[in-house]
Amino acid sequence: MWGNAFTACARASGTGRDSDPGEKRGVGAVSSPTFNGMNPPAASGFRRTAITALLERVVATTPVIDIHTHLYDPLLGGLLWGMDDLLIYHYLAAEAFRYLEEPPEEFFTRPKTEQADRIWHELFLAHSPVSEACQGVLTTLHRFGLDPHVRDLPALRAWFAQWPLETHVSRTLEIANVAKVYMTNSPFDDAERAVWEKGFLRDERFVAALRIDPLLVDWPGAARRLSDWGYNVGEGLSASTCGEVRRFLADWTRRLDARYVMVSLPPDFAFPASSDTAQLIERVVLPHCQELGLPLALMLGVRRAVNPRLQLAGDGVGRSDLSALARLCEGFPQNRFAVTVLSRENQHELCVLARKFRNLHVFGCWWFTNVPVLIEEITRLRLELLGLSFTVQHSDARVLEQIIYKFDHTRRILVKVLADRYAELAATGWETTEAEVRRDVRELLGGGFERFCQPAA
Ligand code: FIX
Ligand code: ZN
Repeated sequence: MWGNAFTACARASGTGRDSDPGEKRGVGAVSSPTFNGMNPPAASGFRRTAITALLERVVATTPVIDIHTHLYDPLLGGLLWGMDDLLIYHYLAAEAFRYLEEPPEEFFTRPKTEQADRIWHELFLAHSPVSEACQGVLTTLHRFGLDPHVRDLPALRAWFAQWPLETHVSRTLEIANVAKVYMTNSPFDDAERAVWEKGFLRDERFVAALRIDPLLVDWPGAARRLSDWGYNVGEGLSASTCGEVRRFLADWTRRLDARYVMVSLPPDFAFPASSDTAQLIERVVLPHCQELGLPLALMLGVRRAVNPRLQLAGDGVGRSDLSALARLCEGFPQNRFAVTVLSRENQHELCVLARKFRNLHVFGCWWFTNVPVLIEEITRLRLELLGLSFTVQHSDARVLEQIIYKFDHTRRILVKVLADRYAELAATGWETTEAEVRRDVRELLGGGFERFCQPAA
C-alpha cells in the first residue's frame, strides 16, 4: 500500500522512479540490507513521502468520535455557536485579560457582543493572533471558506447568523469529520435537568455522559439538592443514604442513556481516603458503574478558581498524585477508568500505569495540554509506550465550530507522529497495508474508546 502511494507520488514528482525492488515484496519491505544486526537504515525519503501522503488521506477521512465535549444536542438547548461565542471562549478570555485594562468584573457585565469586540481587538488587531486558541478561530473560519484577513468582525458575525442551527450543526460536523459527540450532562444544571425531565427527541449524533462533579466535590450541597428532589439522604454517608444516591445515579443514567459517568478532580484527590469524595466513589459510584457496565471517566489535576475573578477562565493546573488512580485500577478490576490528566508532568506516569492496568484507558490532551507542542510530545509518548490502545484527542469544545480546529490541528500532528512510527516499521521490512493503517487510525480516533465502553460479555 505504501507502494501504490509511493508510485503515484514518484510519478507526480516526475522522478519516474516507480520500480523500487522493495515494492514487489511488499510496500513496507526494505530495499537495502541491514548492517550485521546494527540499526537498520531509516525509510528512504521517497518511502517517507508515500507514508505521509497515505496518512494524510486516511487521517483526514477517518471520522472522529469526540469522546468529551461541552456541546449539546440542539433540542436539549445550551449549544453555543457563532462568531461571538468563538471569541469569548474562556481560553481566549484568559489571554485577553493579560492585555485588557478593564477589571474582569466590569468586562463580564458587558453584553456578549461587546466582550467579543474587546477580545477581537486585543487578540487579533492590537496583537497578532499567534496563540493556539486564536489560531483555532482562524483555522475554523478558513475551513468555512471565510477570509478572516479582511478583519471585518460584523461581516463574520453576519455570516454565522444567517444559518438555521440544524443546517449549521450538520455542516460543522461534516467539515470536522466528526461522527459522534459525547456531551457533558449534569442533573445539577437546572436548565438542563428541566429539559431531560420533560423529554425531547434525541439527535443520535449526540450521546450522553453523566457528569457528577457537584456530587463528589460538594457532598453537603449535593445532599440538600437530592433531598429536594425526593431522595431520602442524610448528611452522613450511611448505608441507606448511599443506597439513595445510587438510586439517583441509576435514574439519571437511564434518563440520559448515559454511556459513562464522569468527574474532574483536583490534584490532591486521594484514594482510598475518608473524604466524602473518596467514600462516594468507593461506595456509590463504582458499584453503580459496575452494575450498569459503565466506565468512570476521571479528569485529574484541575485547580478550580485559582483566580475566581476570571470566572471560567480562572481555573489552573496542578500535578496529581496518581497513586490514587493506581489504587482504583488495582482495587476495582471489574471497573473501567477512562482517564486524562491536565499536568504535563503526569503524562509519563499515566502511560506507565496504563501498561499495568488494562482497565485504564488514557484519552485526550486536555485543555492546557491541547497545544501543538504538547499534543505532539504526548501522542509520541503514548504511541511508544502504549501502542494504539489510547484515544489521541477529545475536543472539549464549548462552542460548536471549535470541533473543526481542534481536530484539524490534532490530525496534522497525528500524521506527522504516525508517519515516523510507520517509517520506522518500514525500515525493518515490516509491511503495513492501507487497511491496517485505517484500522489503527480508527482505533486512535475514538474506535478504541467505544470498545472500551462496551460492558464485558
Ligand atoms: O472539567 C472539564 O470538563 C473541563 O474541560 C472544563 O471545566 C474546562 O472549563 C474546559 O472547558 C477545558 O477545556
Ligand atoms: Zn471538559
